Amino acid sequence: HAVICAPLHTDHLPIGARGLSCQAYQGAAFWDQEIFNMPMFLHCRPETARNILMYRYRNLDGARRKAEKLGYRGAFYPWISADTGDEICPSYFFRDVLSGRKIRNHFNDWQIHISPDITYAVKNYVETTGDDQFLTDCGAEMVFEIARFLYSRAHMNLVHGHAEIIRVLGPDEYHENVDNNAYTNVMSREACLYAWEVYCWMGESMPRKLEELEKKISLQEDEPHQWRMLAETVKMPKRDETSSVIEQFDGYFDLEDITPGELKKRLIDPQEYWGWPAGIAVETQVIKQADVMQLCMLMPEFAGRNVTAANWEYYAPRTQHGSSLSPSVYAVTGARCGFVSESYELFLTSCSIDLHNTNTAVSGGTFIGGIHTAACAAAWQTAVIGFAGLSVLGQGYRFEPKLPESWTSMKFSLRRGGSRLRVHIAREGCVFTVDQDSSAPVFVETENGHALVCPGKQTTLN
Ligand code: IFM
Repeated sequence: HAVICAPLHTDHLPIGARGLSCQAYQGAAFWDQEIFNMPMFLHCRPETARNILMYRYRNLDGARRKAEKLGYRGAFYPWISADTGDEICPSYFFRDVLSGRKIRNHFNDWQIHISPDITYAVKNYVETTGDDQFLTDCGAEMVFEIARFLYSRAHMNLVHGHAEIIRVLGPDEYHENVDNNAYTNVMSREACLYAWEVYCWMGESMPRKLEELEKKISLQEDEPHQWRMLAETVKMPKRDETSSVIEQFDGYFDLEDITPGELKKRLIDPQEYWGWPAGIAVETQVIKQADVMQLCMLMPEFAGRNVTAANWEYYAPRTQHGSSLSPSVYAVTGARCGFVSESYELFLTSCSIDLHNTNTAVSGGTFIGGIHTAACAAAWQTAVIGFAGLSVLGQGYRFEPKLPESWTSMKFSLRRGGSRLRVHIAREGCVFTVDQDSSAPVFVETENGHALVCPGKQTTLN
């Protein structure tokens, strides 16, 4: 499913959050596309990863229109994106099943992390593939416009001297209208920093190309400095000094602390929507899906292993997993922290969602069933990034395997440039083979050593 839902053949179609399995979400893309679907393609079939990003580039005007309509500058990508890149997420998504009244959800105009998520994907793609041509022809324009948007969306707090990003929704969709969501602020900081770095790099290595782009998007001289300034001053999440737990948003720790199981007993109707503005989760610490843990997953360097473990232990029991995206995030981060049996359970939950039809098909009166394509792709992420412990190094890969108890070994292959690496991880060690027709050797590293594997050769690290 992760493959058949993807635009292998074209660069102007999105990956539907439900693929083409039904009318839910109209075949349109969410952040799922860059954060959940794309990594498998990036490492196995990079031209499809490029197609995914080209789709966003082709729809940049839609993101510009959305930003302008809401009074901002730059590119505010749609929460739900179809053929033009205009926002198709309706303002009224759910219904209050008790009163029958429509609920005004702000997924469309407050869930701003979609824009820095796209910068994250561009950066990952360029760093992994070395496709600078894509960056200079298309990526830079998106990245600059996204930084522009973020600058226009942030507020300066004159008393504390830092920038704030207020009135947002992070990945946890139950809590809307929150300030300084940890995920959103850190992703925004990274997006602005990257925009500044790309600007400086282009200025040094291809000034003419940069000049053309500056003209095309009417970039003013002070704007890149504004992006850097925002990156330097945006409020970073509060981290409890003793426990290392990161606060999901301003005031989250003050909310009622209760488990999802206990909270569920307060439902009057099983189909009630749990989230904003009046659902049972709103005044509590129960979250719909991974949020701080999503951050730990995407930015291991931000959290580090101990902080990731502390947050996993705090947030896992408070997460309801009301989104099919959520279990895999805990599975990957759990594997990293050595919580392998818990991760394996979550892996099974995540990859069998559509086999057992376990996710709620109707929420708040709205049908959201169908094939969950993000969870399908996340099965690959959990296996390869989680259990094989893949991370990308400048010229190769590092593996820190944590095989589930019931697995004796796992095999997969990765493609980088013109080379294909075949990986066989077993308890006794890792065997790496580079295909004969590969264009270059591949560097591999495990805790037992490293090697440069030449085309047609095999190396064992144990
Ligand atoms: O993008 C997700 C969101 O995070 C949770 N609700 C469903 C969307 C589509 O899968």
